[in-house]
Amino acid sequence: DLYLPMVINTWGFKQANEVAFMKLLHGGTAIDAVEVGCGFCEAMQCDGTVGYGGSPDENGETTLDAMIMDGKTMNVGAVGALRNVKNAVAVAKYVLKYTTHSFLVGSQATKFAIQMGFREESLSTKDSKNIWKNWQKDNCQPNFWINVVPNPRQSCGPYKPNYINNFNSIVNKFDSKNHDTIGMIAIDKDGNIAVATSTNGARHKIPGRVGDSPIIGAGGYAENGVGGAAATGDGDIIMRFLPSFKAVESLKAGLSPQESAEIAIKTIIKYYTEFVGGIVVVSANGIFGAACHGISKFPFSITRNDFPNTQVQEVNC
Ligand code: SD4
Repeated sequence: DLYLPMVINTWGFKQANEVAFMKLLHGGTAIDAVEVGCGFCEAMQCDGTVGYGGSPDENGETTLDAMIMDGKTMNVGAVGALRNVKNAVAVAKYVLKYTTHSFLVGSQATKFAIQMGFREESLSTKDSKNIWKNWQKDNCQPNFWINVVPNPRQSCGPYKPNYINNFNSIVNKFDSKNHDTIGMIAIDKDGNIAVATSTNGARHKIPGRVGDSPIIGAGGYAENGVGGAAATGDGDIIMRFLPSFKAVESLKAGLSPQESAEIAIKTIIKYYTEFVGGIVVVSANGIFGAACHGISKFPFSITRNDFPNTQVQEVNC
């Protein structure tokens, strides 16, 4: 195929795309490529917002969400709110490869990872501790819950029970400089499609919160012969619409990648006019599209057989 192999990711994670493309050039599968690409960002703390040391929750802890999907077999592995293990996408890969399950969460996902040989270590850093301390100073409203629930929890957060209505910080949170997710799609020369995502989620979330990234069809989706998609942005909203699944289904129905991306975002905007996020979509032959909302431009990284030097392109929102 003219355009294959290819790799695309949300935002300008250029090096991660290069690493993944290299993997494909050296005979790696699409699954291998997205695993090393997203793993690279976890290790490098891409933009300080993927991997350990970012997005501390209300208690100051960083937890990770990751997913990997094989469009050849439709096998999936995912972890949500993974604690104390850095290479979340690799743990997701172990769920895919060595279990019949699809999704493990929390401390028990950590336990699984340790049994599989992963190292247990704190995901906090000086930076994440500072982010948390500053936020506590500015936002602590310990009495907020008193009139809301029978047993008020001590909360410092913007995450009020009906926070959609009074949650203003999320609007400023996801932009082209400050975001928390890599979503990557790779297609190898044999046409195998894989997608992976990795994120430390949303800042100051309620402990236990899982975003869209590890949810199949929300953060990502892939099916051989059809295409793949990966979404980024306000995950609490994204997961209500399964935009990645919708985009791949739109490809299947004959729409172009660009049309499929736009339809997936449009449906969200119909209900959430303030939504902030974006999606990249690629068809099985390597043609790609992207759409976004709530920011001015959405950059994405793309490497393809016909332009093996990674480009960061952007789409207007
Ligand atoms: C989340 N979707 O957990 C992630 C955040 C993100 O760009 O994508 N930021 O809500």
